[in-house]
Amino acid sequence: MSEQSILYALEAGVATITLNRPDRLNSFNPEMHLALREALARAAKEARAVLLTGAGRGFCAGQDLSDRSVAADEAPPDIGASIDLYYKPLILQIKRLPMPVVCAVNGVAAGAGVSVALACDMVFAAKSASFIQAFSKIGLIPDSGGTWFPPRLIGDARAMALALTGDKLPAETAAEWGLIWKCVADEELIAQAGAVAKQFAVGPTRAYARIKESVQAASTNTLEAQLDVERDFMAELGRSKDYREGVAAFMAKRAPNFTG
Ligand code: T3D
Repeated sequence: MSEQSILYALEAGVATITLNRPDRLNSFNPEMHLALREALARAAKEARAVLLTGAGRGFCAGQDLSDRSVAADEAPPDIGASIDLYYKPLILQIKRLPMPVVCAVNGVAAGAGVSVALACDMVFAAKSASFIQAFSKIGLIPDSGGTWFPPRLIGDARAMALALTGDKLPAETAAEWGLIWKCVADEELIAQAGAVAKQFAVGPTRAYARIKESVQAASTNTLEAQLDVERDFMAELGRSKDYREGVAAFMAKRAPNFTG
């Protein structure tokens, strides 16, 4: 894994992954894509929670546009191929991780940087952070789930206006609208998001995985189908050690020791 563009640290079951191209506001080049994918795969094997953040004053400014600048007489880049090769697998990899993924948006998130944050399970943002659907400013549409996540989280009217205008949405408003979980003071961001990730790392791992799967399934299921999903997962989890431990701890009025 490249130490330059992605930093990885495992502590107390939490894999902290930091996008690390601060001079380019952590925008994606192929190297950072591959390193991030590798870091997520490693976390899937050895962590019980993931914390994703960015180095420096930005979270992620989407695609590195210096890779996209071409003269009028040159062939345009094949950005459909780039989406197939890099962005689509990345978003699906984040969504499919079985453990909770907490995102700490430390500064501006723009373009695919917004989508990467929204693919995570719980998004904290610093008060000074913002979300910018920058795509229309350069003649593109929101990608990497940029037309999928926002309408579901904040409704069509707000999602459409953000996509059409490319206006900056301050973190506080993003939290008020329900685009993200919480906006916190800048100096509190890593402590608060990290504390939640640590809490997940000692939580009931299998239940978290099934919560993620069932909430994701609900976006396409009928109520009847979803009730069946819930029954099946409840039946499975009802046989788990963590459930036995959770009930025993509750009855004994002590903290549970979930082994995951
Ligand atoms: O191509 C494909 O593969 C398809 C996939 C596309 C996915 C996408 O994400 S498309 C959208 C790409 N992203 C953008 O359009 C956002 C571009 N950036 C900005 O609009 C602004 O930088 C921000 C609003 C995010 C922040 O503005 P500000 O004023 O706080 O910072 P700045 O001065 O613009 O940026 C600081 C530096 O980062 C600057 O470099 P410099 O002048 O100090 O040497 C700037 O050029 C660089 N930077 C910021 N974003 C990018 C970038 N360099 C390359 N690519 C970037 N996306």
